[in-house]
Amino acid sequence: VAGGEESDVPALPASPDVAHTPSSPSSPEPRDHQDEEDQYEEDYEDPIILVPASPRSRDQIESILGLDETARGASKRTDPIADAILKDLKNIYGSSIKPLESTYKYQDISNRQISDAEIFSPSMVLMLGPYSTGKSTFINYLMGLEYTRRALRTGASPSHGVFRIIQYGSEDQELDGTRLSADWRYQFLQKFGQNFIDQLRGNALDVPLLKKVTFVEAPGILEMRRAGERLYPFNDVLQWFIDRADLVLVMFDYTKLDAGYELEAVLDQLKGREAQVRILLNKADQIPPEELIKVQGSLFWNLSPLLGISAPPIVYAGSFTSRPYRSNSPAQLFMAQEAALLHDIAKAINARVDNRVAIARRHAVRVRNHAQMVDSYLTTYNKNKGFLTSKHKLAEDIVENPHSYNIYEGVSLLSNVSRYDLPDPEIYRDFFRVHNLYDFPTLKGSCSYLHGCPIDKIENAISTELPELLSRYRRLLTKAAVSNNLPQTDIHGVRTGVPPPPHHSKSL
Ligand SMILES: Nc1nc2c(ncn2[C@@H]2O[C@H](COP(=O)(O)OP(=O)(O)O)[C@@H](O)[C@H]2O)c(=O)[nH]1
Ligand SMILES: [Mg+2]
Repeated sequence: VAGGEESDVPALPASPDVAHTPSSPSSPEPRDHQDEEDQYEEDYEDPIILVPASPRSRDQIESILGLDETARGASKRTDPIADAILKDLKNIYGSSIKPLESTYKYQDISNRQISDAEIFSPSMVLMLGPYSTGKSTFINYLMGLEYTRRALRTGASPSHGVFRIIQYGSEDQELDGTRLSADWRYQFLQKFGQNFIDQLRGNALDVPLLKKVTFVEAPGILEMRRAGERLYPFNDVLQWFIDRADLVLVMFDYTKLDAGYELEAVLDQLKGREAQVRILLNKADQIPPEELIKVQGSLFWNLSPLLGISAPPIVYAGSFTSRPYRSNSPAQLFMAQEAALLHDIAKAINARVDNRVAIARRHAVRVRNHAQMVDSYLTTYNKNKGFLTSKHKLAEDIVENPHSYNIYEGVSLLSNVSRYDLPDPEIYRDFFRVHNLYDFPTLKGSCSYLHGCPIDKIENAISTELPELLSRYRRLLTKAAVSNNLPQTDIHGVRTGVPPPPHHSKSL
């Protein structure tokens, strides 16, 4: 913990013996409150690191996340399989999805795209939640960097809208947005504008865990609102990261339980991805054990309006730092929940290929839906041709009043779909302002003798090619495991034989 940053945590519990290690002979001088952010930055130059006398053991992290030698040897043998499958995925995209995408100009209606970044990037865990709930602390804890000068900054100050990418680098380095957005993985982010690039930061760190997974820490939504104005399209940026995340951890603590709005907005953007979301109730060590149930209950209360429309998220309570638990904390419970969380992270990391295939499949479904949308506008156009003199006028009338032509009939009945996935008449209005409706071919009209029908190809990718790619991947993994005498793994590449701890999760 860097000096003077403890302010958010009310009365640190009977402080577990702390060794006070001044980092330099002169401790930082107190400053006026002229500019809090500056003060924070400057103080950091000369931090005082308070190290707990007996931090909790990291053994659980090392073994579950597979940071030991055997695990690393095993992944050396399975990585080439993953690479080969991902190359095949790229080919399927090119031959079966891309043609329909180009014909109906999907790029002009959506931020979503499939490129090398979506296919080949390393695993990503996205951390969401209000500021000061312990996101950076948790990442430091996993990396084993707590109480070191290499640690990410932690403290009570809001990040003012900063998205931070924590990734592997052969030497430790701070990265700015310009540098990051030149990277093939993040090039697309330039589209969100310079205001966003200015709020994009990164840390390259030479840490074993980061060879397996990249972390992204997002700013809280309320934090953005407090900043007064939206400087960049926050939800679109957030969605970009959500779409690519192998796991999304939404962190709360007992002081932020009123953040219902935040949770609601986030859960809306996460619809359809519940299986890849975990909600963490952090700083549970600060809650008297007898209150813990009550606090979890109130988190449940905040979630309840959102339930019933989708699968309930899994919630873990604990204290996700190496700081020792208070003596009266339910340590067993916290440890078990943390182990379950670590298993989920390990699974997410190992499910990278599965998730990339799933991303491509979701993309294919959206492209197909878009093509069908354009086709239904076109069919309507063709049906009504002749009643009005000008084809331009007719197209315009349909585009302006799609409801009177029943184009969106049924769409509003779709439930359990994020509003980010629903076709929106407004968006189609803009789309058809740029592209003449009648310049598109119908789905039937886009078939050719030589290449067949793009719509059939995409349907085939969705229902056959992509699922088969996954089965092949699993077969190859099993074969490699057998022939190399590797520990047997389940479909997520998680070692079997050692039963995972019971999920003490509260299934809401
Ligand atoms: N008591 C307690 N404090 C924590 C815990 N996790 C984080 N903190 C403290 O909460 C403050 C904010 O943490 P930080 O990681 O910067 O939060 P972020 O803004 O979500 O990244 C810091 O002072 C941390 O030391 C925890 O499990 N228990
Ligand atoms: Mg932080």
